Amino acid sequence: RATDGGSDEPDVIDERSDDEATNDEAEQREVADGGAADESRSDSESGRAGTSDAHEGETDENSKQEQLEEVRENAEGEQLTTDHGVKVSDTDNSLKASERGPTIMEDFHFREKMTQFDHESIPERVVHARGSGVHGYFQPYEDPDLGDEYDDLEELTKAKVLTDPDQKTPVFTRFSTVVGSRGSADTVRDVRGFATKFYTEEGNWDLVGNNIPVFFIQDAMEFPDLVHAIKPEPDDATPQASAAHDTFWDFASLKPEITHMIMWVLSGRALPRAYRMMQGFGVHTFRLVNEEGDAKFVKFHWTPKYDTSQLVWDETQKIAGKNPDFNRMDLYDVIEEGYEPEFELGVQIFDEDEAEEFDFDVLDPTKIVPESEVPVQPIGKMVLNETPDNFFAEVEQVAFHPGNVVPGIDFSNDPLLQGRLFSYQDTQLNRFGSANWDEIPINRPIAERHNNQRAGFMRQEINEGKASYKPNSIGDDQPEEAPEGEGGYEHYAEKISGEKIRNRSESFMEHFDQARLFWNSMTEPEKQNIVDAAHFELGKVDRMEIRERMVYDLFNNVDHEFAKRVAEGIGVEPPEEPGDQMPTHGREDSRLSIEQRRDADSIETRKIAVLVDDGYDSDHLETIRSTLQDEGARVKIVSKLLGDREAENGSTVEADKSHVTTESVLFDAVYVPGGEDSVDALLEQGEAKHFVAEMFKHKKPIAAAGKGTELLEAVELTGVDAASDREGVVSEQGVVMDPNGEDLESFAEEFVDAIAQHRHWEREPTEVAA
Ligand code: HDD
Repeated sequence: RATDGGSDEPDVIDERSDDEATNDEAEQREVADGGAADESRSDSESGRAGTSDAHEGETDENSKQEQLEEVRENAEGEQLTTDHGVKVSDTDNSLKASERGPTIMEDFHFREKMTQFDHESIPERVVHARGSGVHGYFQPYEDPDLGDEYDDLEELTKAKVLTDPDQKTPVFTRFSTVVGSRGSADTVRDVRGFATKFYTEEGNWDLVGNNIPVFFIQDAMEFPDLVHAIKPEPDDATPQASAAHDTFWDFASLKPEITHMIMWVLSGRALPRAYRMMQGFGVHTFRLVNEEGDAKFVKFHWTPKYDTSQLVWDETQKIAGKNPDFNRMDLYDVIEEGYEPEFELGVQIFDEDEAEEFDFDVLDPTKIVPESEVPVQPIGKMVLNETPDNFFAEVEQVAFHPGNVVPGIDFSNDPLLQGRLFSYQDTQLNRFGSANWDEIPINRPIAERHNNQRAGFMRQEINEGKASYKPNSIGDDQPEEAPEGEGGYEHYAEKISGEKIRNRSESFMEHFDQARLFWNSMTEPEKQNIVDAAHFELGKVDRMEIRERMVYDLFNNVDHEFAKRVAEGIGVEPPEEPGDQMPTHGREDSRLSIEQRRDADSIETRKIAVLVDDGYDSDHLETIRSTLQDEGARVKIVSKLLGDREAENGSTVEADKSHVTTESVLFDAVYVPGGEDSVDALLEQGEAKHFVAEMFKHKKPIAAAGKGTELLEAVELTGVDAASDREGVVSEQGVVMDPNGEDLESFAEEFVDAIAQHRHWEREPTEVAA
């Protein structure tokens, strides 16, 4: 795998061995054993083929891997051949007419090699081009708590994938940014796509959502305009992967319905720390349908096991240069190190009568159903545990379509969803050049399929028989349609009456109530982040009238103070009065705030840097390292140079990274152990001081023991008193110090607590010396 300077490679990647693959959950990595990365790879291979327990006609978590195994190719120990299986004796020199003569047409190997190369790219996705995908499985909970109204999920849906706790359904999940091209940086300010393909026994179900629960527009008709406005401008194709330019904000300022989404996009939601640390949402209202054909409305929510967490803006900008693959590599690395990112699937269930009572329209995708109105009930979990073998074949070629549903899951009339049902099939035709894109291994269902489609570019399946039409007598009229009530997809029989009309429903016309709810629900630092983001985004807009419209027509109708704060940073005259559509409510919902919904009780998978040089105190290093690893954190030794560092007592530790190959922005926390010579050396190193200062600026936890605290004193940590004046373990603003280095146990506990909080927003803004 290509790695850039600032990236982190997995500790160990063993060769895969099917014989070793195990399905035994008990053998899965125990995070508590800390350094178990070595044993982990075979665990994360548990999904490999050859281990399926499924009986005929059934699927289990391994079924998709088994199917993929049929097309996997491994060249180990083999000789080079052409595409047609002829052995190749020389792949470096083309066939020429004499030693220094021209190349000869006859050289079939040259022509084949070059033709394959010339054709090895396909159009990138028109949106969500940049993404990363992994395999896993979904399993419903045994006895989900559905509140007072329902006893079990079968009352609500006949979809087995959601209801059978004995069924582990294989999934492939692709996370993405929206605006940037395939090679753009991961950490840009953007919505993240969160698309999951469930390979169910009843056919493929694609839940194609985002990490933000609302959308920019209300009707699919507007989607091409939105995307044209936000993508690089058509004349000079700039800027890349950014909304911060005139055309996007011009569009936004003329579309008040965009306001709610803009609040989310300006917040930390658009800067996720990791794909495995963000929520996911189906966005639209869907329907669940039971055996009797009764339907309820449903909203789908994914909640990550590793708390929802964000980066800060300055950090994202630097990571984009230091490691543009930051989120991609994070996802792959943790899985290859043996961790299994999880997401809980939750549902909000309500019926049409309840929907009538809400003061917004549930078909309007710019609205959430607040959790205070309808709680999210967890019904199952998704476990991601297998990285792909071939990025192109799996991640690039996976093709989602919201129209892929299974019996028991149905659509609503949300006009954005209805338009999507056309667009995705259409876009796949453009990407693959054929309607047979469903035959590509990553897209193939596990469920059997039989129909009369037989042709088209790149047809793979060989269907037997003469009759490819219905009705027929030659082929006994097979395949048969499923008789009513026997598993065939039946669309919910919704009653519809009315006139054909091209308009926007009156019930879609209120745009600021929930935008204000979002603003009210933020902590003050989160509000400041939104204001700062608006200063950046609108600060990049050249045209004053666009900046003014955003302030007067949109933000001033959300919150007057907010509008004034934004105006002050972008040269716009602050509005004197609140906008005439501004709601006055003071409602809040803490679940909308990343910081308030945080559990902050785990540091599993957090990445901690330990700064050392020769002469470090090995007790300081080893005690804290093993506590952090026991808690599931990933600890890396960072030093000026690679190679072994020697402790005061003569023991050694190998540096995982040098200051040339890594940076503070790639870590969640930093620790400086004591040791006379080590700290004296660090005090001479600008990189070490910068590391700590930047960690402080980005509000990340910092710890130092013994003389290590002198490095902290050498960099000004605004508002944190020097350790030399203090006794015992001190912890404030996420800075943890044990100046005597004698109470390492409680020092470690305080450090773990500080890491679990992730960011320490109480810190004052600081400048970082270069
Ligand atoms: Fe979309 C891709 C999510 C509205 C048209 N969309 C795409 C992907 C995600 C979403 C996650 C990437 C799938 C992958 O990883 O391959 N899109 C959404 C959500 C929306 C939404 C949550 C609103 C609730 N999208 C939307 C509309 C349209 C599209 C209204 C058009 C009418 N989306 C597309 C597309 C893409 C796509 C052009 C590009 C690549 C693809 O479909 O396969 O058809």
